[in-house]
Amino acid sequence: MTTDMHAENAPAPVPVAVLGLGLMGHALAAALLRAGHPTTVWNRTAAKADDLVAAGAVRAGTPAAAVAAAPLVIACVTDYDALHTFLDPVEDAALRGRTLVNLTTGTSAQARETAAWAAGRGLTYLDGAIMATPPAIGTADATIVVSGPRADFDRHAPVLHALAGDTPYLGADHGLTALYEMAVVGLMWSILNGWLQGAALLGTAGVSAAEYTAVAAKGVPTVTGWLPGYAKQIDSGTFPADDATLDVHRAAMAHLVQESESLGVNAEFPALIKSLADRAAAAGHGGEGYPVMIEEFRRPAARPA
Ligand code: FVH
Repeated sequence: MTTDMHAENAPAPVPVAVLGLGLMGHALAAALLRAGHPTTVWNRTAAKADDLVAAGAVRAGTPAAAVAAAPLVIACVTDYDALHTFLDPVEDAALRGRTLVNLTTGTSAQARETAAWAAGRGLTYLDGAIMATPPAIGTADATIVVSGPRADFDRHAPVLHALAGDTPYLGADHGLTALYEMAVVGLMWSILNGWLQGAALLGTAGVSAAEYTAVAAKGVPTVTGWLPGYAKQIDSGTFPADDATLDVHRAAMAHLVQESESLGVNAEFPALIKSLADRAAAAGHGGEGYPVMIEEFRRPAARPA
């Protein structure tokens, strides 16, 4: 159940400009309006601002006009190239002294490059990554991680908190948000792909995805419960097999590959999992705990001769 946070003690109104009113940008601007912040909006396709203007937002005709309207500028567009397309032409005088919070998805290199670009334009830069979908924006269910100068994060935290109930500060390195976002979406896709593999397997026995999910979903919190202990193993570099050895896992992986192949289900995903574990075992780690596999992720796969 999403709880809108704006009923609580609303922060002092701060003028904010939002650049980019796609699915996410529109949700960000709407949440700022609900929180009582004077909000100026700009979007390449102007019509996407219409309902926000009807709800009290001010429409800017250009990115420069939007930037000039508020000391805090939030951008959320498709990618960093799109961001630079409309921000690079804005005069230094309009940018100088402002804070840009960029919530666009990109790589850590793009975040660090944009931080350097911003510094050269007299712009304070915070990089953010949204770990939520648009409907959760403005509720306690949303998380937005932020990196950049701590003082600037602290100064703008009340406005960021209008967008997400959880706004962890990751550190001064602007690239951290992108790395966290990539790590979290990688975890998301791995869970989804494992779930799809199971749905395909059980589908061969006439089990619906809903029936399968009612049982399988209980396993996700079980596995996530292991992660803090596994993290300690990775950080210490020692991998005691307190629960199961990698070899025990490998045997089950072989069954998953065999089952998929025999039932005519795609076995590429389980085969990849098994190939990584086999490599770790070949390096002598078969008797250690599962997290020993971190070594297979820390370096690129050896290229075939
Ligand atoms: N939607 C989601 O659930 C995810 C959650 C996690 C974070 N992502 C990232 O948010 C960025 C924006 O995603 P979005 O879902 O809002 O995307 P769209 O609805 O497609 O809107 C794209 C906006 O970008 C504008 N835009 C694109 N190219 C340009 C350009 N060259 N110049 C100016 N603006 C541009 C586009 O404008 P328009 O097409 O409406 O005129 C939209 O405003 C993204 O990084 C996600 O990864 C969302």
